[in-house]
Amino acid sequence: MPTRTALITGITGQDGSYLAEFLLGKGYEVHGIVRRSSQIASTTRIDHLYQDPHESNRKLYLHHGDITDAGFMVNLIRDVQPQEIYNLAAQSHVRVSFDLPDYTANVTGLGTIRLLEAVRASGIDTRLYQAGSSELFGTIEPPQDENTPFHPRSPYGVAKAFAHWSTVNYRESYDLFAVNGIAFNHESPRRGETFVTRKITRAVARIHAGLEQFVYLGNVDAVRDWGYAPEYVTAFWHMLQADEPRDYILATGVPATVRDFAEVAFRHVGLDWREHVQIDKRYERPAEVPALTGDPSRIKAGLGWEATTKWDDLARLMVDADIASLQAGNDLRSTP
Ligand code: NAP
Ligand code: F7E
Repeated sequence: MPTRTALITGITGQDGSYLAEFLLGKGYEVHGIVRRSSQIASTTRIDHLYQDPHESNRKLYLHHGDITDAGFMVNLIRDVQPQEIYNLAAQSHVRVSFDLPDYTANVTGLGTIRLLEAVRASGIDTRLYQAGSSELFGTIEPPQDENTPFHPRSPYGVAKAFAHWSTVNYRESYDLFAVNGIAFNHESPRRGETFVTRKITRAVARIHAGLEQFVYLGNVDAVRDWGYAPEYVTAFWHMLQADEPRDYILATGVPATVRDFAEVAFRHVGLDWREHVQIDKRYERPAEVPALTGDPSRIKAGLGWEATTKWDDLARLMVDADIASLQAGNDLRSTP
């Protein structure tokens, strides 16, 4: 069988790194976009996959670029001719999007339409996965499924709504195989340090080691549906192998509060969360998304995909990973 070629935007992020591993394991030639930075530290999640450009038979190709540069996107897609494109690039932090609304709209919203136009301009036959988000649902009560209306509550959510409908529009207008995965929160030891799960598990590791005493959180009543990122990237792939382009909810279907997550994470090392969590209003948002719980029935029935790791096991495995990382000498500085 000829080698299949995939392009991943956001390959240096949590999901991009797991997806690259998964596709390389399937024998794909993988191309990824890496943003130019003054240091190469931004590639730490994929450093173990790096292949020297002088190696023969290499399978991983990294391209310096940016999803805000339309010319770059057209040239790259024309040159690489990927059969599958995974658009994971985003300014993905909801709280940060309130401070950087214009930038977030440009990267997370317009980035998608730049990519869709680049596909159209290059005239290639490809399939495209768009990383959608449960943030689209905002204040609509759970459980949320593919027919639930949107009410985004942040510049990030609004940008993802634009990206979602752009993807649907290009599918309907140009017969492009383009699909939205409406993913609920998914986490891992590679999760960015300022998202709440990782912030908690890093703090548990440091408090357990006697390096600090407290972690400061915002709204601990928020309900989320937390799954395990390496499982979710396999769903992205299944969606591009389907007979028909269709949007799906990706979720575990199991709710928990931030307080629940903290309680289990601290209990895992024999600590009482109430003695180590303090509330700091600076971590609250101008508009909160109070409760998200997905109904993943459609993807289970249609593609046979199911999330197996639930939030409490996830909390424990993330704590174990952060303790191991600290013991290995990594500097887990306290998270702002
Ligand atoms: P992440 O860790 O924040 O990774 C985001 C990726 O996008 C990084 O590789 C980042 O590069 C890249 N990026 C940012 N701005 C870019 C730009 N202007 N041009 C090119 N690349 C750019 O996010 P994630 O958790 O892996 O999530 C992947 C995607 O799924 C995102 O679109 C996110 O919004 C969406 N999503 C995530 C979740 C979740 O729970 N994880 C749920 C729903 C949807 P740097 O490494 O250089 O910053
Ligand atoms: O917040 C509350 C916060 O920042 C979860 C992104 O991947 O998932 C993610 O967005 C909840 C919120 O993730 C703190 O108010 C309390 O209710 O971990 P988070 P998020 O906002 O749900 C969606 C699906 C995406 O698409 C996004 O890209 O936790 N919370 N205290 C806190 N949150 C943070 N970050 N920090 C706190 O101290």
